Amino acid sequence: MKKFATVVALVFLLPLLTACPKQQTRDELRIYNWSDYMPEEVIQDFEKRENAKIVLDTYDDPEAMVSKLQAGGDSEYDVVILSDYLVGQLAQRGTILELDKSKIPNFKNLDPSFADPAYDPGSKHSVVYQWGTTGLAYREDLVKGPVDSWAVLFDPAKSVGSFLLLTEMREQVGAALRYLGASVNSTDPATLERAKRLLIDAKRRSQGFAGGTDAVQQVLSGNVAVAVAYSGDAFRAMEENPKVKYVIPREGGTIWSDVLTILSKSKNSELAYKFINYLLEPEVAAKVSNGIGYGTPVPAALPMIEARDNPIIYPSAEVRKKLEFLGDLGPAADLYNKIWAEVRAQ
Ligand code: N2P
Repeated sequence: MKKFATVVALVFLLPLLTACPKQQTRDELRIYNWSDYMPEEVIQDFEKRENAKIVLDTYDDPEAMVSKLQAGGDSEYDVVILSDYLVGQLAQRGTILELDKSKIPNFKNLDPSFADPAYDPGSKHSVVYQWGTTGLAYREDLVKGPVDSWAVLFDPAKSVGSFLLLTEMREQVGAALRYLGASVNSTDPATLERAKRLLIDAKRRSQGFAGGTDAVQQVLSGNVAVAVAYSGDAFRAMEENPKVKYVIPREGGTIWSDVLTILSKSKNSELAYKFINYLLEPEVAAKVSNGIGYGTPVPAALPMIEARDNPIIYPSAEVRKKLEFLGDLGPAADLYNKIWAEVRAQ
């Protein structure tokens, strides 16, 4: 009887099983990116082209992102988009791959000034995705005075209204350092101590800390008058409400690149290479910049970029002279972490 049942099962059920349509297995690419930093269209076009599925996770605080990678998150993603100043430490720890440029033929599309950056000579471990600046976003109808200096955060006498500080440690400490007339990369303990005091005071008078996307949303909604913000996020908010403005304080600030990297533990580095190569196609690079409002490192994309003459995204040579790149801190990273922990705890 048992045998009979088995035969029946085989005769009747097997054809049913094999007749089921084969499950289409789509290649999966897992990306870890800043929030609000890649247009949906660019993701979908790649999915269609490669019959792939992109799984996107986002962050707002690069230090938290690095901690997550170190705590095992580096096997959860294939591509990570991150700040230029983090490349050195992640390469040194072996978290990110040394890139095989033969798999990125569009690397030649990069502007030469982006192809050999000081933080990653020869773009050994990273490829520039977008670049921008960090400054102050504000609502001109809500501020009580001029917004042209970091003093609106650090000098109570120059306050123009409620404000938010930025969660990105290097940017926020850098702003305090520039206000003091120092480099954003200062490692001098006495200068950093002064920056720490400024930050603790500013924190007490502020509405707290916010990531770039949230900060600009709060300016847009009028929840705060001023926020430390990234250029492209501010630019997009300005398009929604022209009363939103963005300024690089007269003391200067930072200019930065965010880069594409492949994790050493990536399960699909072939697709990761294809994705990086895809983002360097001029048409795709133009779509990225048109969608998120940041600068492109691909010159052939510029004619297709609507805001190519906008000084918020492409600051003049004059303004650029006041901007510094954030560098790798080396052993001074510990001092920054200590100061930042104190600022956040107070
Ligand atoms: C994301 C923009 C982040 C860029 N909204 C900061 N380097």
